[in-house]
Amino acid sequence: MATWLQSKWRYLFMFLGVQLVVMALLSREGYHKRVSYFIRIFRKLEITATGTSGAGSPHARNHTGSDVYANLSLLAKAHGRGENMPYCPKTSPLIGGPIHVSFPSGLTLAQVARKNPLVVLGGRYRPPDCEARHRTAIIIPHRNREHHLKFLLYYLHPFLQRQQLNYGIYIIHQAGNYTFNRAKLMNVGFREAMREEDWDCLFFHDVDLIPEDDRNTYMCDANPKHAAIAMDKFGYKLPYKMYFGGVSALSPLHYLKMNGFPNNYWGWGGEDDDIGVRVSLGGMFISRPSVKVGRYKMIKHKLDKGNDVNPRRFNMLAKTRQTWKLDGMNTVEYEVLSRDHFPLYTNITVHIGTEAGLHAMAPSPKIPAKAPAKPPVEAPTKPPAKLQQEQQQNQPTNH
Ligand code: UDH
Ligand code: NGS
Repeated sequence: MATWLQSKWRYLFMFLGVQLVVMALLSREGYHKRVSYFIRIFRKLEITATGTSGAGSPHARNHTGSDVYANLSLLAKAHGRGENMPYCPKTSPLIGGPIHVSFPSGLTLAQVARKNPLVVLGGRYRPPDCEARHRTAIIIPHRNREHHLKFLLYYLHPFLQRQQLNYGIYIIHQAGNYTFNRAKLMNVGFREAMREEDWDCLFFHDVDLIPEDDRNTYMCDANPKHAAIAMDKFGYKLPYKMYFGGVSALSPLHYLKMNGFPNNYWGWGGEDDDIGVRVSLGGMFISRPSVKVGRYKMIKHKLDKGNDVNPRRFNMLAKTRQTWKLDGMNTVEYEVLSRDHFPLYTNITVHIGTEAGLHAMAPSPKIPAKAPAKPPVEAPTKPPAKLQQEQQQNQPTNH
């Protein structure tokens, strides 16, 4: 019996000893890091277990930001738009600062539509209780990034509503599988969006960048604005002084002053630098929000198929001063294959040709040379077909 007791005490002391060591470790300098590490593990488990989006669910809060949908449920209760509504306040009372951003699996467009009951066909919105002071179009160049698009829409709609904007979201989808051309798609987006409405500001927005602070207002400044000043992948600071990539904002006047964007950067790289140079060639400056506010999280990905690094980009950049007036909005050629107003966005599928021109290459049998009455049944790379189907099946009833 005595030996049994002895061994019991021994185990108890050993157990207490281990606890003391753990406590000593935790209370050392790195205590905070270790505790938040454990909290993060628990959060991950929680999200996986509920299978819901972290953001938008009641668990969406973390130390750095709040749920992007917080407060917006109040809007849904606001009564319908009346005549002679007052202008919205200069600073929206719905702005809340840092936003929590995460990318859990299982999010559907139907869920996004349900969370945004005031967004109408084409991805359009106007504040229900006041007259917006700003009309902003979001132009998103796109091909084969449906997964990123879902997350962007999930965050962007409430983000813009919190800023009390009159806004519309346009996806400019490059048809076919020829080399991607981001800047030319932006030119298409500019012209097609302006055809629909007299937007006073256009945000040119990569599909994989999620804004993390709603004080980064999606309105234009007196000069062209580079909004994505602090991305997580660059340690939340500018990678270089003239960087103009990711998200930028220009008024129609700014855009035309610099002859829009170049049409001839096929593949990855350099087009954003060319645009930055055009800003100063057009007699303007680059304006930027503060690094505290212009924060973005990038959805991680590799270089896409069909968007290889452009080996000619440095030579082209060296000539921007000679080429900017000869190539841009004044020379852009394209054919719109379809225009669809879906519940969460307007999709414009466009044939933009190749380096040799719009008709130079024998048109692929799958891409009609002339815009068809209906979108091609078998486009080589589909417009976000799965998304469209999902959206059509899930049109919110109030639309
Ligand atoms: N995009 C598409 N589909 C593509 C290519 C690009 O939709 O196939 C759009 C999309 O909006 C994207 C934007 O164009 O956000 C910019 O393209 P990107 O995300 O490929 O460019 P980024 O510079 O990332 O952000 C590149 C990652 C690796 C580059 C390594 C080069 N050294
Ligand atoms: C520069 C590219 C830009 C690009 C930026 C960031 O070098 O187009 O890197 O790239 N300019 C040239 O290649 C001339 S990133 O780190 O996002 O892949 O946007």
